[in-house]
Amino acid sequence: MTKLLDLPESRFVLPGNRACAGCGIGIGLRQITAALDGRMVMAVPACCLTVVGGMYPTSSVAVPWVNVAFPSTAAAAAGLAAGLRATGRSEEMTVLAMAGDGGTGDIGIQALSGAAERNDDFIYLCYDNEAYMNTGTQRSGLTPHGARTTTTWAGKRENPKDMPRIMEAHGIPYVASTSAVYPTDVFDKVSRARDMRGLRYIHMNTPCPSGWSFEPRDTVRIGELAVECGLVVLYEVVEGAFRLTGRSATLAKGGRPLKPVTEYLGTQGRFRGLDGGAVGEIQAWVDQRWAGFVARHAAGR
Ligand SMILES: Cc1ncc(C[n+]2csc(CCOP(=O)(O)OP(=O)(O)O)c2C)c(N)n1
Ligand code: SF4
Ligand SMILES: [Mg+2]
Repeated sequence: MTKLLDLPESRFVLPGNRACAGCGIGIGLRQITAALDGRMVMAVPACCLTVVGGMYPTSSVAVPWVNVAFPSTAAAAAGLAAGLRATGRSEEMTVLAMAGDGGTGDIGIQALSGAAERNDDFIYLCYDNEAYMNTGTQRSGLTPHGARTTTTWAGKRENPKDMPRIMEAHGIPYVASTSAVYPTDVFDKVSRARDMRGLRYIHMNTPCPSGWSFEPRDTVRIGELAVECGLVVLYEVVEGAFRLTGRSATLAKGGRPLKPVTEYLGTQGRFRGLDGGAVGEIQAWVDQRWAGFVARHAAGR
């Protein structure tokens, strides 16, 4: 595992962009572009990432980038990969499709599923800020249970879709779950994906101060708490072999109990007013999932 001080300096995400202060996207994007050493072409649909990218003719990201229609990210990436193959440049650069949770788990899922079934040759990275943030915080299929959005005034009642598991069910060579606030975990997973072929899927939790209602200075602390409480789990599945990574692996190894979810829920305005019943349901969901992950880690599959 790469050590923090060994991470290369980020050269591809330039100072200054139009994202909100404290946005998790920029933190993650630094490691993603560094792991690919800028030798990449991105396909990006409408989302907050396009705001980070900037408006033509200016950009804060120094890599080639194609803005594509909302549902078509994976189809566009498949086309870019085919173009590189046809021109004999597949080994020179990686195609990176990068989209939000709404653009991945809801509106883009059919193109993504098709690309996974064909095992098209690109990395698909979903940054998950857990709602449609760019249009003012509407609920997505990946919004967590209990979260208030502009379309779930009383808190969302359903559990979020488990996108990494959906992608794993396609039998693709690489699936990973990471968090933007763990730079070495992001760097290592993108580096591993870079050296593989076929459809590689990475899911990156990305704290959002504006949509989750917390102070910009708390982005890293809240991202870490999500892992400490088991709401976000760091893991990878390489050709069917499962392992926990980073902080999640340490927690499982020590057999330490996770922090209670109330510690995480209490840090954000979107969970304000949750009743004890809902909190109990969220805790039970986390406990059951965590036990499953620990068992898979022990079994290695
Ligand atoms: C076909 C289509 N429908 C709706 C929109 C409006 N739209 C633009 S960005 C966005 C939200 C995207 O949410 P997500 O994918 O989670 O990314 P985030 O904004 O949260 O980063 C929506 C609904 C659009 N651009 N195109
Ligand atoms: S709304 Fe959230 S994800 Fe979007 S730019 Fe602001 S902090 Fe980042
Ligand atoms: Mg989103």
